[in-house]
Amino acid sequence: SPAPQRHLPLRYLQISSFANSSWMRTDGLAWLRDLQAYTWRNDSDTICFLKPWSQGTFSDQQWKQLQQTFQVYRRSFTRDIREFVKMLHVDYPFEIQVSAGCEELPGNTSESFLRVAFQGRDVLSFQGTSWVSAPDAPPWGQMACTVLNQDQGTRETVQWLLHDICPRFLRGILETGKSELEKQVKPEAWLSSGPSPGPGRLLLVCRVSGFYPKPVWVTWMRGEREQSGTQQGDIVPNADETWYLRVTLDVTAGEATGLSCRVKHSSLGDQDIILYWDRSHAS
Ligand code: ELM
Repeated sequence: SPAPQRHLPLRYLQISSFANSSWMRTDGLAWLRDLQAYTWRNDSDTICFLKPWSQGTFSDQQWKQLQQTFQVYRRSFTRDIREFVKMLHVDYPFEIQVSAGCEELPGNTSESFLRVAFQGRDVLSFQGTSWVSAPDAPPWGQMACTVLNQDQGTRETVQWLLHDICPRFLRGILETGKSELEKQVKPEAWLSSGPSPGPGRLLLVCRVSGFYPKPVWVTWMRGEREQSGTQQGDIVPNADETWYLRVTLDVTAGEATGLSCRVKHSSLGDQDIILYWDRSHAS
């Protein structure tokens, strides 16, 4: 049966595009597990809430202060990068990605992270109390860390955000967003045939859509026997915060009868969906 998701990470993702010495933009978004709860577009001064529970248990006053910290950060980040580019002779255009967040672990502990990537590759991260360059970072990664580590005030603020604010904020959202995070949405499933894999062969396709949360188990069976040739696609998102999966089996035309597609999902309890293949499915 599907593996349960134990962890509920809060993740901030930032994409900063620097086209040349005058054009740049920074967009940010944040997710609670697979639900986007915040957006922070380049042209907006403020972080936008996408969910009724986005503010967690923070007061308006606490949120206002936090937002001010982020506003200072975004302005400073842009100015920093422009200075680094001059100092380290980095060429335009380039993209910087920042990811940061935290997650509760068993035993009332939590884990936080902050990583920075340049052109899609890790360059540095914040570890404990200081900036550390990634193992295969360009040589200027080390130089950037040395410069960043001289700013004691920022190191303290980053520690505070990562190890104090983030876990506290996350605990609040887990309370206010509880019902949505624990929502159970049942899948629909249907069968069809895909493009024929060859003469006398059939591609049986089982599509499962609309389920939440993500863990799901789908396989082709003959009676109680799982068919080892079952090919799982990726679990891909629908537009409505549910998931979709396509699972196929390549068989000879004669083997198709008696096969079934079986779906297990937490929303179904013990009532697995079982769909039997019959000739009406072969188009
Ligand atoms: C403190 O991201 O340097 C809050 C920081 O100016 C919060 C961060 C967490 C956000 C080079 C070239 C090309 C490509 C890549 C590179 C590598 C360099 C990449 C650098 C990215 C940062 N650095 C990593 C921090 C950027 C801003 C800071 C700093 C800014 C303002 O700091 C001044 C003083 O220097 C400081 O001592 C203190 O007095 C502060 C008070 O306001 O003012 N620091 C901050 O804004 C994500 C968190 C998600 C949970």
